[in-house]
Amino acid sequence: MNPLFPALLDPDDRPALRFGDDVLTYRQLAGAAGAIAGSLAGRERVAVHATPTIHTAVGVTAALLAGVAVVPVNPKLGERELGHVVGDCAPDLVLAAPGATLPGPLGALPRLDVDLTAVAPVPTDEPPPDAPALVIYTSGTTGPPKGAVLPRSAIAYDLDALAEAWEWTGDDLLAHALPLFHVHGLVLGVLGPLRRGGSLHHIGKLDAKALAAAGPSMVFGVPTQYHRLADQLESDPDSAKEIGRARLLVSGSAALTAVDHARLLRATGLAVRERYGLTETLILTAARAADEPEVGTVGPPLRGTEIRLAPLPGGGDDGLGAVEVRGPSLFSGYLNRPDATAAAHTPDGWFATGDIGRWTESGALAIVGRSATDLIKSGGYKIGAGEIENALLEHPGVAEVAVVGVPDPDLGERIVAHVVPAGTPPPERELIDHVAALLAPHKRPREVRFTDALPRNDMGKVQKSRLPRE
Ligand code: MLC
Ligand code: AMP
Repeated sequence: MNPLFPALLDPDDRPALRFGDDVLTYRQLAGAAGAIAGSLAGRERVAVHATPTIHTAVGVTAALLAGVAVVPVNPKLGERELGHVVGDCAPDLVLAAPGATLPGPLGALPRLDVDLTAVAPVPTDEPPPDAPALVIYTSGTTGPPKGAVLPRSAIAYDLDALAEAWEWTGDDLLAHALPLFHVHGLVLGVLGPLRRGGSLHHIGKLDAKALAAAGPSMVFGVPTQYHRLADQLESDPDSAKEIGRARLLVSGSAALTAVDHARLLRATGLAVRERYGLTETLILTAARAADEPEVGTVGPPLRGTEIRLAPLPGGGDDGLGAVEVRGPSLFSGYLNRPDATAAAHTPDGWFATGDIGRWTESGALAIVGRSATDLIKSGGYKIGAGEIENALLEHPGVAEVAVVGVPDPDLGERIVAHVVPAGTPPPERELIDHVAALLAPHKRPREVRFTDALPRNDMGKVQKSRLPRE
């Protein structure tokens, strides 16, 4: 038996979770999560209204203790996307903070409030390793998001391999400000410290003063957060000095620029470590704590993870290849989507990440791009262009549309919609709000550019590569 959270089986009074004024020790967390786990026995799948609160962390932990698969739901999803997610995963009930107002389809589910003061024993039966632990929705190039099913064994394996890479122990205090409905904030950022028996301090926003006050040994963030932190630290040397007492700053979900690496190193004395992965694969590579990181790379593969670079169509002898992976941290498939699961794998069973990479001499992987122009990474969120185009086409003022990601120093890429209007162009704000109402705020175009026609090839297919990227 390999329990997911050994520290909850023999809990003590060390701090486990802190979100603002809400703090739980391991003993309190075991009591509260044990009580909810008891109420969940026999359920197959539950949703969690995944606000960035301690209630989300407790609800997810409880469901995992009960051996029930959890679907963390972005609380800001628009009506279309929320309807899709809830319809697709059909949860038995939803876990939420007491008093939280649940949107549409979540509100229609049976509800169980997360009571932080409850006390009951933690179940000791460990479910089988291949039992589904999490279903996390992720965007593809077209169509609505797909639910990646992550088994318990993948999560346990990946967190242990990362612990080796980063010398991560129960003595570490992790601080971050990530959302709790994706792999980064939830798997690494909540389940990570709990598996080690260490502490998490969620600080709400990656602000220099809040981070300095938290006094963490480790920090996780997406590049947009580190970019904004670097801006702040340049005029706040006291916070920079405090943050420099940390052991490890880790960036992931998108590429951190060399400029921001250098600014953070100058301010804090710490060289940021990057790691690389996907919702479907969890973390695959990581710059090690013990080694000087090679800027521009995401480090070598984690123990047990295999990575190969497949030739690119029309590719030359430049060392670049399509990143394909296999190993114990991979998902078991997309929920209800055997077609999409098959399409994501090569005939010989490797998962095709869609990223393009090359090896450096030291054995680190460098991610140099993506094969699909229809996938956008903005603020660390993966966003399918097709999903936004479909939403915009439902607006009566839109005749044709092409959505692209444009390089942005803060967000990595920002979403730009090129729109051929149907008649008089609608106000830009109206189109932006239309997308947010149907999908989620982070899928809003930052900019709408009206045009008379989209560039098309002889077959009539839109050629996004000919749209202006600046
Ligand atoms: C945004 N806003 C807009 C707008 N776009 N308002 C009007 N029109 C638009 N077009 C609003 C926002 O809602 C927000 O409002 C405000 O403007 C600022 O927006 P922002 O610049 O996006 O900043 P912010 O909301 O602060 O978000 C930045 C961020 C966020 C970096 C904190 O993008 C984030 O949390 N990213 C993390 C994504 C993540 O966890 N990815 C991991 C995926 S897992 P208001 O009112 O809300 O302030 C994965 C695997 C792996 O990738 O490797 O980890
Ligand atoms: P998601 O599907 O949201 O999990 O996003 C996964 C994608 O994020 C990967 O396919 C990469 O394109 C990107 N990604 C994650 N970490 C990094 C990193 N450190 N550097 C560059 N890209 C990254």
